[in-house]
Amino acid sequence: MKIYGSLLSANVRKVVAAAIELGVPHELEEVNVYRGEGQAPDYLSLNPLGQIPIAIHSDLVLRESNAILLYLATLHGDNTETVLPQKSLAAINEWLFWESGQWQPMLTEIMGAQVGNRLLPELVPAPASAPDWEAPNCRKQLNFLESSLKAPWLIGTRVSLADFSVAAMTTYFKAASFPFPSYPNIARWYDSLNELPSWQKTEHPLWAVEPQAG
Ligand SMILES: N[C@@H](CCC(=O)N[C@@H](CS)C(=O)NCC(=O)O)C(=O)O
Repeated sequence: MKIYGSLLSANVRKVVAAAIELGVPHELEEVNVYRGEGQAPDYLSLNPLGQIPIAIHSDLVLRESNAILLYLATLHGDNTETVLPQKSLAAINEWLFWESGQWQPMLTEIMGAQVGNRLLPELVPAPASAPDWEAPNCRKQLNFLESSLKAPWLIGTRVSLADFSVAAMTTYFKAASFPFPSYPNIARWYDSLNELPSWQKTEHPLWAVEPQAG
């Protein structure tokens, strides 16, 4: 499978990490949309939205990261039952839809200024204030995730596609000073994710550091 994108992007990271976890052979072709590469005519012919990631496998072109996750699980790999336990498919789908419909849009709004500034400091000025982690919808979604994380992983005792999908945006948590002490289950889950070799290998150095003080 060929994946187009950059590990700067949370949506690309979720796909590449899951491919590693599943043992699906893949090649990452660097496309940095933050430098305008998504607008190149050749790229737009593959994805008229100009977004990353896309995945190409024989004549199939997929342009939604959560759809790519589900497709990856149908490909070979010894680990498929681990990340896509068939009995839990409905539960996984529920998390994938929540991730794209509620979680990612909320976090994009809350963390957008910090993420944008770190990605493109010359274009996006440093935000005047910290992310508003107390905003009502933010607290609602975080409390929902916090109370859902009683088991080690989102669905029981094994990591699944649900975890890779929902974890994607946590890539930016250090840059956005996420209040880990207020959400102990999320903090524990985040630590467990960061122990996975697939998650470690896909962390871009830009997101590995806290904001500089001052
Ligand atoms: N729903 C899409 C969203 C993809 C997306 O928003 N990608 C961002 C990077 S994380 C992007 O390409 N942004 C550039 C743009 O929208 O022009 C998915 O989950 O794959």
